[in-house]
Amino acid sequence: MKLVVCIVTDKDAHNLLEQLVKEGYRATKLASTGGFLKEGNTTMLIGVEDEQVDNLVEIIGETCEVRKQLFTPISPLPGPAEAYIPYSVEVSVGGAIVFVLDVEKYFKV
Ligand code: 2BA
Repeated sequence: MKLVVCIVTDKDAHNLLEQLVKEGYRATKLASTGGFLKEGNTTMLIGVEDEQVDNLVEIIGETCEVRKQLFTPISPLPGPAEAYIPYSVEVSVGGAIVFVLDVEKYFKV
Protein backbone atom coordinates (compact mmCIF):
# COMPACT_ATOMS: atom_id res chain seq x y z
CA MET A 1 0.00 0.00 0.00
CA LYS A 2 1.08 3.60 -0.66
CA LEU A 3 0.23 6.97 0.80
CA VAL A 4 0.14 9.60 -1.92
CA VAL A 5 0.72 13.12 -0.60
CA CYS A 6 -0.25 15.66 -3.20
CA ILE A 7 0.07 19.46 -3.02
CA VAL A 8 -2.16 21.44 -5.38
CA THR A 9 -3.38 25.01 -5.74
CA ASP A 10 -6.66 25.85 -4.01
CA LYS A 11 -8.14 26.53 -7.47
CA ASP A 12 -7.75 22.85 -8.47
CA ALA A 13 -8.53 21.28 -5.09
CA HIS A 14 -12.32 21.11 -5.43
CA ASN A 15 -12.26 19.54 -8.91
CA LEU A 16 -9.56 17.08 -7.91
CA LEU A 17 -11.47 15.93 -4.84
CA GLU A 18 -14.67 15.51 -6.90
CA GLN A 19 -12.77 13.50 -9.49
CA LEU A 20 -11.10 11.29 -6.88
CA VAL A 21 -14.37 10.46 -5.14
CA LYS A 22 -16.02 9.78 -8.51
CA GLU A 23 -13.21 7.33 -9.37
CA GLY A 24 -13.58 5.56 -6.02
CA TYR A 25 -10.50 6.89 -4.20
CA ARG A 26 -10.56 7.87 -0.55
CA ALA A 27 -8.90 11.17 0.20
CA THR A 28 -8.33 13.64 3.01
CA LYS A 29 -7.98 17.35 2.19
CA LEU A 30 -5.80 19.53 4.39
CA ALA A 31 -5.36 23.29 4.26
CA SER A 32 -1.66 24.10 3.86
CA THR A 33 0.62 27.03 3.08
CA GLY A 34 3.49 27.14 0.58
CA GLY A 35 6.82 28.05 2.11
CA PHE A 36 7.95 30.21 -0.83
CA LEU A 37 4.84 32.21 -1.79
CA LYS A 38 3.37 31.93 1.73
CA GLU A 39 -0.05 31.50 0.16
CA GLY A 40 -2.70 28.93 0.90
CA ASN A 41 -2.61 25.68 -1.03
CA THR A 42 -4.15 22.26 -0.49
CA THR A 43 -2.53 19.01 0.54
CA MET A 44 -4.35 15.74 -0.17
CA LEU A 45 -3.62 12.44 1.56
CA ILE A 46 -4.74 9.48 -0.54
CA GLY A 47 -4.23 5.88 0.59
CA VAL A 48 -4.12 3.44 -2.35
CA GLU A 49 -3.02 -0.02 -3.40
CA ASP A 50 0.33 -0.13 -5.23
CA GLU A 51 -1.29 -0.87 -8.60
CA GLN A 52 -3.55 2.24 -8.34
CA VAL A 53 -0.68 4.73 -8.12
CA ASP A 54 -0.19 5.22 -11.87
CA ASN A 55 -3.88 5.85 -12.51
CA LEU A 56 -4.06 8.21 -9.55
CA VAL A 57 -1.06 10.24 -10.76
CA GLU A 58 -2.71 10.44 -14.19
CA ILE A 59 -5.94 11.82 -12.71
CA ILE A 60 -3.98 14.37 -10.67
CA GLY A 61 -1.99 15.45 -13.74
CA GLU A 62 -5.11 15.82 -15.88
CA THR A 63 -7.00 17.80 -13.25
CA CYS A 64 -4.35 20.23 -12.03
CA GLU A 65 -3.16 23.10 -14.22
CA VAL A 66 0.24 24.73 -14.33
CA ARG A 67 -0.26 28.42 -13.48
CA LYS A 68 2.07 31.37 -13.78
CA GLN A 69 2.06 33.62 -10.77
CA LEU A 70 3.83 36.87 -9.97
CA PHE A 71 5.77 36.93 -6.73
CA THR A 72 7.00 40.25 -5.36
CA PRO A 73 9.87 39.89 -2.92
CA ILE A 74 11.15 43.11 -1.38
CA SER A 75 14.89 43.64 -1.34
CA PRO A 76 16.62 46.27 0.84
CA LEU A 77 18.41 49.19 -0.89
CA PRO A 78 22.11 49.38 -0.05
CA GLY A 79 23.04 52.29 2.28
CA PRO A 80 21.96 53.56 5.67
CA ALA A 81 18.41 54.64 4.67
CA GLU A 82 15.73 52.05 5.34
CA ALA A 83 14.33 51.74 1.82
CA TYR A 84 13.20 48.73 -0.14
CA ILE A 85 12.71 48.03 -3.86
CA PRO A 86 9.80 45.78 -4.77
CA TYR A 87 10.32 43.72 -7.96
CA SER A 88 8.24 40.99 -9.53
CA VAL A 89 9.36 37.50 -10.42
CA GLU A 90 7.19 35.04 -12.34
CA VAL A 91 6.98 31.55 -10.89
CA SER A 92 5.26 28.52 -12.31
CA VAL A 93 3.02 26.82 -9.73
CA GLY A 94 1.70 23.27 -10.05
CA GLY A 95 0.01 21.34 -11.70
CA ALA A 96 0.75 19.23 -8.59
CA ILE A 97 3.61 18.11 -6.38
CA VAL A 98 3.22 14.40 -5.68
CA PHE A 99 5.05 12.26 -3.11
CA VAL A 100 4.46 8.49 -3.01
CA LEU A 101 5.27 6.90 0.35
CA ASP A 102 5.36 3.25 1.36
CA VAL A 103 2.81 2.41 4.04
CA GLU A 104 4.14 -0.05 6.59
CA LYS A 105 0.76 -0.80 8.17
CA TYR A 106 -2.80 0.40 7.67
CA PHE A 107 -5.51 -0.10 10.27
CA LYS A 108 -9.12 0.85 10.56
CA VAL A 109 -10.15 -0.04 14.11
P1 2BA B 1 5.49 27.36 -2.52
O1 2BA B 1 6.59 26.94 -1.62
O2 2BA B 1 4.72 28.59 -2.13
O3 2BA B 1 6.12 27.53 -3.98
C1 2BA B 1 5.36 28.09 -5.05
C2 2BA B 1 6.18 28.05 -6.34
O4 2BA B 1 7.31 28.92 -6.20
C3 2BA B 1 6.74 26.68 -6.67
O5 2BA B 1 5.78 25.94 -7.40
C4 2BA B 1 7.98 27.02 -7.48
O6 2BA B 1 7.65 27.32 -8.83
C5 2BA B 1 8.44 28.34 -6.85
N1 2BA B 1 9.47 28.12 -5.82
C6 2BA B 1 9.37 27.47 -4.65
N2 2BA B 1 10.52 27.51 -3.95
C7 2BA B 1 11.37 28.23 -4.71
C8 2BA B 1 12.73 28.64 -4.54
N3 2BA B 1 13.42 28.30 -3.44
N4 2BA B 1 13.30 29.37 -5.53
C9 2BA B 1 12.61 29.70 -6.65
N5 2BA B 1 11.32 29.35 -6.87
C10 2BA B 1 10.71 28.63 -5.92
P2 2BA B 1 5.70 24.35 -7.23
O7 2BA B 1 7.07 23.75 -7.38
O8 2BA B 1 4.64 23.86 -8.15
O9 2BA B 1 5.25 24.08 -5.72
C11 2BA B 1 3.92 24.36 -5.27
C12 2BA B 1 3.83 24.13 -3.78
O10 2BA B 1 4.09 22.75 -3.51
C13 2BA B 1 4.87 24.89 -2.96
O11 2BA B 1 4.42 26.21 -2.67
C14 2BA B 1 4.99 24.04 -1.70
O12 2BA B 1 3.87 24.27 -0.84
C15 2BA B 1 4.83 22.63 -2.26
N6 2BA B 1 6.12 21.99 -2.56
C16 2BA B 1 6.81 22.03 -3.72
N7 2BA B 1 7.93 21.29 -3.64
C17 2BA B 1 7.96 20.78 -2.40
C18 2BA B 1 8.87 19.94 -1.70
N8 2BA B 1 10.01 19.46 -2.27
N9 2BA B 1 8.59 19.62 -0.40
C19 2BA B 1 7.46 20.08 0.19
N10 2BA B 1 6.55 20.88 -0.42
C20 2BA B 1 6.80 21.23 -1.70
